[in-house]
Parts: sequence; structure tokens; C-alpha cells
Amino acid sequence: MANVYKIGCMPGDGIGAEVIESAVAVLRACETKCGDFKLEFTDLPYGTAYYKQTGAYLPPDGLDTIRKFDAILFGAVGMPDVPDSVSLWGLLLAMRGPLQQYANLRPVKCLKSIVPAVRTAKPEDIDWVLVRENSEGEYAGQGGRSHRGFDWEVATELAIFTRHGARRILRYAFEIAQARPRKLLTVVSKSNAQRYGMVMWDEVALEVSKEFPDVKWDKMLVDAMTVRMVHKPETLDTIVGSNLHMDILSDLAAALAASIGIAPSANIDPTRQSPSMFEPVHGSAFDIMGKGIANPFGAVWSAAMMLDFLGEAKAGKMIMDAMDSCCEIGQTTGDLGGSLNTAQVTEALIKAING
Ligand code: GGG
Repeated sequence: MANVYKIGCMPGDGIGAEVIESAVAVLRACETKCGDFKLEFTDLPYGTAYYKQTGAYLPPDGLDTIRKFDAILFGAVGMPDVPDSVSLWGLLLAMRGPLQQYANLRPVKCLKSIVPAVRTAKPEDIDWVLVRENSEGEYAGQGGRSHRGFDWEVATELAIFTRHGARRILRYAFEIAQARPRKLLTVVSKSNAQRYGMVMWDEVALEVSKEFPDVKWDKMLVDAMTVRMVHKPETLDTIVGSNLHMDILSDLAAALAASIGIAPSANIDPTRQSPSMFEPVHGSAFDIMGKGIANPFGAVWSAAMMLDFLGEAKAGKMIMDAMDSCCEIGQTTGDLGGSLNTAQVTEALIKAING
């Protein structure tokens, strides 16, 4: 009997709807081609339009609804007429924390025939997995403001690091590094300037490293890491860091590998008690919304990660191969040098899947 997976489909805002439509069409093609699993999609309407109608990004029972799915496919959040901090905390961060999706995986590599943005790098030099702490740190949502509007206004934004939180993400990153051929991990922090949380982070990395004697690892300050990614990309493989640091480094990494439009991510609950959530790294890009030109690769690659996570690795690879073959023959959107629109790229991917 075929495995059946219940997928909650949450396009969200802006180009989210366009890229998720593409990802679902590609998943459907894969499902038909493989014939040994089934995907049951349920549309979840949460996003800024829902917020404007109801006053909340998620209904009171929203998380309970979400918990019933095997995985969530998410598009993007954010519109110009709602403050970004309201939309991000109303939807995306409101899910990642309670669902204990404490690991955010962001693989980056140059797809076939894609040339890195830096002239000195070879395409094969960029093949990384970025592991982002996804539940605390600088995005703990703690702090406050007093004396609003006065010159002496004070705003605090606390970065909260727990030993438990650092240990579980560092252990997860060491496991990922151990499973990759080069067994190489770089731990990013800023423990010269941030002398409490980041110093503890480095100490925990040293402790956890002892469980993985076969993984070669080193430490980098986040500022120096940006330089190493540009000038010595071949020295990197798996990279782990805090919520904010890896949010920034993963955009840089995607740009180095050609375009933020290709970047996928997986918000994982490694304990599998809650559904994991798969989303392109890019945001809602409302400046190009409705034009039909968004690159669907970030969402499609995220869908491939979802299949992998669900145990359908063969189908996930089919999608990756289809993206490679489209890139090889230039069937891409403008950001990757091609001239196709979103629907045409989707068609090309489906054609590649159908062989
Ligand atoms: N597709 C993801 C999305 O909408 N991202 C918007 C954003 O700003 N995300 C910040 C984050 O991933 O923490």
C-alpha cells in the first residue's frame, strides 16, 4: 500500500502563492511518476489577508490544526501595509517556537551550469549545509521599550541562549557533518564581543565535539566568516550558528551560489513530535507579486527536502535532478540568467520529471 502524507499548504503572502503553486504542481508530477506514495494537500489560508479579516495571523486553534499534518509547505510572509515585526511574529515565528522546529537547515550549492557570483570560486567549491538555531538566541522575542517617543527612550532586545538549546542544535549540526563525506563543521559565533551567550555557545561546542571524534571542526567569528565564504568557499562544508547569524549568512550563501531565489529551508523538529515546515528562504517580494516572474526553485527545492524528510528520498532526488537539468539548458527565470516565467519553469521541471 502507498504511504499517504497529509501536507498543510500555507502560501502566505506576496509571491508565496505563485511559488507554492509551482511546488505543488512539481510534487504532483513526482507523485504520479513514482506511484508509491500519495500526497493529500489541505490549503491553510493564514497570512496577511487572513490577519486583516480576523485580527490574527493564526486562529486560536491554529497550532492544533497544524499539528495534524505530516509536514507544512510554507510560502512567505510580509506585506507593505503591516509592520514586518507584526507579520513575522504573527505567523512564522509563532509556529517555529511552539512546534519546536529548533533546527533550520539551509543547504546551498551551485545547480548545474550555474556560476558562483564570485569570480574566484568554482561551482563545486560551494556545497554547504547551513544549520541555523531556530528557537531562541537573538529571536527570543524578549525585551521591551520605555519612554516611547522621548529622546531618552530605551529599547532592549534580549538574545537568550540556553545550554540546552545550544547543546541540541550543536549536536544536530555535528550529526549532519558526520553524515556528509567531508565530515567538516564550522561553528560560528561572536564570542569576542558578546561575552555571555556566545561564550557559552563556544564552550558547549567544545563539549559536544567530544562525542564526534571523527568530525573535524573549527570556530569562526561571524564577521570573519563572511570573508571566508567569499574567499575560501572550498574550506567549508557544514556550518552552524545562532538564529540571527545564520539568517544573515544563509542569504549571503544563496547569493554566492547565484540567487536568493533558489534557496530552500527546512524548519525541523528533530524529535518528530511536531510537523516540520518547509519554506523558501526568500520573503514575499511584493514588488514582483502577481507578475508571474518569481523563481520557484526555492519553494521546489524545499518541497524536495520535505519528501526526503518524509522518507521519500527517491522522489526528492527526482526533483533535484529536474532542477539541475533545467539549469543546464537555461530553462530558468531571469535571476538565474534565463528568460522563462514561473509557469514556464514549472512546466520545464515537470517535463524533466516525466523524462
Ligand atoms: N519564506 C520565508 C519568509 O517569508 N521569510 C521572511 C523572513 O523575513 N523570514 C525571517 C526568518 O526566516 O527568520
